[in-house]
Amino acid sequence: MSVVVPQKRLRTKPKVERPRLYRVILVNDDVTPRRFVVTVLKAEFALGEDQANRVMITAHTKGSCVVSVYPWDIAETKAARASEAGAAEGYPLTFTTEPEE
Ligand code: TYC
Repeated sequence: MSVVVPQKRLRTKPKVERPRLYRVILVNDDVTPRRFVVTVLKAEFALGEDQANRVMITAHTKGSCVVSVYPWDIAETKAARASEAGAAEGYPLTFTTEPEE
């Protein structure tokens, strides 16, 4: 005679939470040349010329501008690399990150 062992019901729908997104923010300064800021935006964030110019001018006039949003590790890496690109040329170019609400 076979014995039927009750099985614990397996979850069919895995609970997957969407990763929290982080903004990368470009901060204005009085030193970094505009053209250099645009070059970094294009290289690190894959912005086109027009979009890079718009982001740079917005940061220049308003003090800061959101560049893009990413999962935490990508946002941190891109902000660090872009800031380092400025530091390598002696510029105080700064990118920060903050969580989206
Ligand atoms: N304000 C800089 C200048 O006049 C240009 C600049 C723009 C620097 C945006 C940083 O995030 C920045 N040369």
